[in-house]
Amino acid sequence: MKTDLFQAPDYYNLDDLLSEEHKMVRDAAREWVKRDVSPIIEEAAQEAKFPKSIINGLAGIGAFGPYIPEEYGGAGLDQISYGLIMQEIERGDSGVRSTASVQSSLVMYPIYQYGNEEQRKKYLPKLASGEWMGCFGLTEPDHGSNPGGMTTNFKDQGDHYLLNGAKLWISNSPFADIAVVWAKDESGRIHGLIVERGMEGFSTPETHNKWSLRASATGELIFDNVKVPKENLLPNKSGLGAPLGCLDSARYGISWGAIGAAMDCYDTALRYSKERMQFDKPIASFQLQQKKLAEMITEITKAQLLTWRLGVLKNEGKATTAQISMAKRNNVAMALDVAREARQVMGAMGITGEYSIMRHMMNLESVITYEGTHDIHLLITGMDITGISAFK
Ligand code: TGC
Ligand code: FAD
Repeated sequence: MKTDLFQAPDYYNLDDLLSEEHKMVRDAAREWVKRDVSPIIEEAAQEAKFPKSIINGLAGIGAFGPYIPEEYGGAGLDQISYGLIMQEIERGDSGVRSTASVQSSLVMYPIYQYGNEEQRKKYLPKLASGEWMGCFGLTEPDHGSNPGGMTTNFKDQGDHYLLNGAKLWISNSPFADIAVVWAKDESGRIHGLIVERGMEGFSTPETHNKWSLRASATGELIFDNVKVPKENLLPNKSGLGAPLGCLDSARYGISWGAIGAAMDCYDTALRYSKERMQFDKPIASFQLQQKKLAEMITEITKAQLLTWRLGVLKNEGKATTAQISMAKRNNVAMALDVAREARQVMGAMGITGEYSIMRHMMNLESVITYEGTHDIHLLITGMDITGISAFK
């Protein structure tokens, strides 16, 4: 079994900006990742299997609903603690962070924000404890970046709704107990519905042959005349803004998570470069390798500062969608660049499963696409600063 030697880089003493609670939450997540994720994650990724054994541990560190109030089973933490948990989990693996992001921001968040009291009480405590797992169905085969064009729909049948359509690329779908599904009513307005496993006509086939996020299960959601009870409709918000509001929360978590992946790549490459000898010297003594490492820590530090400030704004309720887009876009691209450079520092060893770098790099190819692609986030910034939409 491999020993996880990770030491977190903190070049600008960001710890000084954190409260005791932030550090406690972060350190608990860090220790859990070292103890329970690092030893098993490479094998899970190689075998393309989601390691269900970690569900209890994720619940234990508060990764399911970190900012959901304690009365509903959440951890009742602030947004910086939420971010730090995502950072530590993604330091282990982006796929594990995906599972936590979906459960917290894409399933618990809409039920908490847009659901009624009965729905909150029925679903949130079980989701917080990991007894039930959830997934989020927005993307369709013909509607990815443009979810407003979705064709999944439901009709009012008097005592229930009849749901038809399909969703694709859905994290956690193969094993989820419930799905928060976005569909149009007869007037074309988008609503969220809670669909439960076992409802007749509802199936969740797994998507195979991914080279990325292999430790996360991805699949479809197929609705063939599914009878959904009327009490399963989320009553308190409708329109495209409802699912997009959930994405704000998940994208914020990803902006922290990507830093975790970058920190792991940098730390691994730094350690290796001091140990690996070529031409009778450690490769860390060569200027070209120092350039790579120096640029990595510079970019990680800039991302840490950007994201910490975003967390403060989020705590104050002031963070905008466009600010979140900037951080998601910047940090994921930064993490991919760090992973690619770190892999080069490692030479041939960088392509093996002996080290985490290649796995991080492949995972980040999904992270740069989901929750809004790199280009979509650039267009969100462009629209914000010019006032002109370049989407259509
Ligand atoms: P647009 O006309 O701009 O907006 C429609 C309505 O929504 C409102 N709105 C928002 N509301 C809340 N939060 C936000 N972030 C919002 N952004 C927009 C907007 O005000 C408007 O409201 P109203 O009342 O006027 O109707 O919409 P558009 O159709 O032009 O699309 C804009 C665009 C392209 C930015 C958006 O659709 C988008 O973000 N596309 C990317 C799709 C995406 O991110 N999909 C993610 C799927 S989930 C996922 O990937 C999970 S991976 C999870 C994991 O494993 O970690
Ligand atoms: P497309 O929208 O077809 O885009 C293809 C390319 O065209 C991209 O480069 C894009 O940037 C570009 N493009 C599109 N429109 C424009 C434009 N207007 N201007 C310029 N360029 C444009 N979705 C969910 O709902 N739930 C999930 O749990 C989920 N999990 C996922 C897990 C994984 C592993 C992956 C890979 C995806 C997941 N997704 C999920 C889907 C993800 O959100 C979409 O893949 C993403 O939104 C992009 O949609 P698309 O793949 O259809 O690409």
